[in-house]
Amino acid sequence: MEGIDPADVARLREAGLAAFTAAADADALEEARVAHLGRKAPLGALQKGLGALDADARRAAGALLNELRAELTAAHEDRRVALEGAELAARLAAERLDLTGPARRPRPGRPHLLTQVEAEIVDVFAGLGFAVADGPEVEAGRYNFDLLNIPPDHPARGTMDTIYVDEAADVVLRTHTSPVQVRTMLAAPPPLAVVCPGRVYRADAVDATHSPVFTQVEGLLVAQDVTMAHLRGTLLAFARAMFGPDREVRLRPSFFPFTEPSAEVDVSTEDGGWLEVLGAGMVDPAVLTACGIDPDRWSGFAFGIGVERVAMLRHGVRDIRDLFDGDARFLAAF
Ligand code: 2NL
Repeated sequence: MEGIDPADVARLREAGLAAFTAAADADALEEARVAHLGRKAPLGALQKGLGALDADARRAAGALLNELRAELTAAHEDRRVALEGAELAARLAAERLDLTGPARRPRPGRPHLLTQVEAEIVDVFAGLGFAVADGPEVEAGRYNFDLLNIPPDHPARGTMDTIYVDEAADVVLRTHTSPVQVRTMLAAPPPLAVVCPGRVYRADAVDATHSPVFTQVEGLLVAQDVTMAHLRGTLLAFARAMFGPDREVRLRPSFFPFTEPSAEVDVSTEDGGWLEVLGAGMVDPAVLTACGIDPDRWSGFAFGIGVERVAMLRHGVRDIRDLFDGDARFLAAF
């Protein structure tokens, strides 16, 4: 059989080079590769046919075809590199960021209104020399009730008022922060003055003025010869710091199991009225005794402030649920 016509080789070269040059993207280039360098391409068929040639003709034709394959492979590779470069350049152009554009203004967060008011209340008493203490929200009934002179049959202990974690084991969600003050008295001898801020829990249904979770700051001072006058002066300082320098306080007789005497404390308003703000009293001698303090040597006063109530009075919030819903439009006002 005769050799290969160099004109055929030249045609295959022109056709291959033209196809690679014309390929506009990776898919077209791959199509051209299959057509001109693939197993079923004319070049492949020619190379397969080499075996039928005489030795001399086979050598000459084989060299020619190898040369063509090398040339087309190099041209394909050049085009592949060129197309990849162009594709990357296009992506970089498309994903370009304008770093000179105006930045979006970040919206700064802030402590929740309740957190602010709690901190303000604590600050007032810290300024008067009170220490700050906290304790567990899951509490022993013994600390929450017994040591505070709350009798076993008192309604506050019922499941209508108290959320029990484990009734048999005497474990409750604390209904006030008083057990923190109990722990303080058990831990160290008087004189002492502490405020105890924190969350407390009651089995209450939700309405505009009730929440089963609310926030208290309770205070306790035990020293020698403490009188109701010290209590009144302390609460007057609190009222003026929180509500304004012209405020007065008024103590009305009340009852709590842990204080005797007990009082509801009102703060005067600018238009001559009174607002009930907190409860207070002289620590009942039975509480001092239960907490290891000799009531013949020591006396004390205590008070309990509802943080939600103070926040609502000060900021005109009419529904306690606004303090717990987490609506950013409400919260942003403070
Ligand atoms: C209220 C009333 C009050 C106390 C809390 C207290 C704590 C100890 C001993 C005696 Cl350890 N008392 N706490 C006293 C009187 C009133 O809270 O209506 N708060 C919103």
